[in-house]
Amino acid sequence: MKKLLSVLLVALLVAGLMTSALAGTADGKKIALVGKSAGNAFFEIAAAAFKEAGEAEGATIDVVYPEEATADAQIKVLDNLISQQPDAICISANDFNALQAKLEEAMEAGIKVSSFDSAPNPASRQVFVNQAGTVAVGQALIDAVYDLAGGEGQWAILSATSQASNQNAWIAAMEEIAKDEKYAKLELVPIAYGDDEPQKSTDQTQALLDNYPDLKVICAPTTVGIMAAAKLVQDTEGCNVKITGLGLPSEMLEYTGEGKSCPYFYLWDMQLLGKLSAYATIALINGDITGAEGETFTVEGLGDFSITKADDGGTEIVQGLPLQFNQDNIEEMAKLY
Ligand code: RAM
Repeated sequence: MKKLLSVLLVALLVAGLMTSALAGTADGKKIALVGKSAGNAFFEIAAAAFKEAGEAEGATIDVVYPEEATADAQIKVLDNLISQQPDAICISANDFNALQAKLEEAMEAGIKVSSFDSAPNPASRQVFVNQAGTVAVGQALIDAVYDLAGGEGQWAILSATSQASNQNAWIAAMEEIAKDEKYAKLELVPIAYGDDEPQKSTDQTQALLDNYPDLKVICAPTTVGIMAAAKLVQDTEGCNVKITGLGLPSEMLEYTGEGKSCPYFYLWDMQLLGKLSAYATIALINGDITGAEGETFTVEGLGDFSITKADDGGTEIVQGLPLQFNQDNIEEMAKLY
């Protein structure tokens, strides 16, 4: 009995050690989290969850936003951060290729580089936390467009900036899937860019409504864009265009459901995105993962995650599947994020 107890004790101790090593303890570590732009609730929600998880592990989290949603503005932020030598930088990139030299400089200086939400190219990062698979998001969105358009007619995309790597990856996935015969009667008009600015997104939506009177659906794969488009369409008397895309339930509550401009839209668990990004970054700092394909990663209470090959040739941790928000769940979900 005594022997059994001590075996159990050792097993528990080992399990305890393993869990904390895998989850990562980050006492005294400094992590900088860089969003795409300031004033966007999406990044504020993700950053709050990132901060909470990182601080619970003992890290100091510095949340920094560029002056505008461009690569140049992020390069300025990175320059400043590199001189401060944090242990890691976790970034949502405004451009796929343009940050490479700066992020390589950071890695050469011994700073770990992870990314979340919007990936810089594979050479610029060690790992990417992808909130939902790129193809899975593309599939959900094109199927929503097909459904809301009744299978045929004109549709539009209202994107963020023209350089945003996440929006461009989702748009490419949608366009690829739309080559299938099933979607042959859908006609995509030229893509509009609202730059993740509310006013510009509203103006671009108005231009789409003016220029394409037969438009049936606008798909906005950006939380700023979908809210602006849904509001404008809902406030425009007699306008029957349907809105879908990626949005925050808290920002879409007024516009979602039967008789509203947006019947349904998608996103992912925002708290999980922030937390998983924090834990992945800490695991990178502690050497529990290097970002190589095939590595696995356990976070107590959140589950097991694996590092897989991303569509862009780098590696990623896919958080889960896109979630649909509609008449039935919007009120509950709007309380969360
Ligand atoms: C905006 C940003 C962000 C994107 C969401 C869906 O808030 O562009 O990068 O992931 O929309």
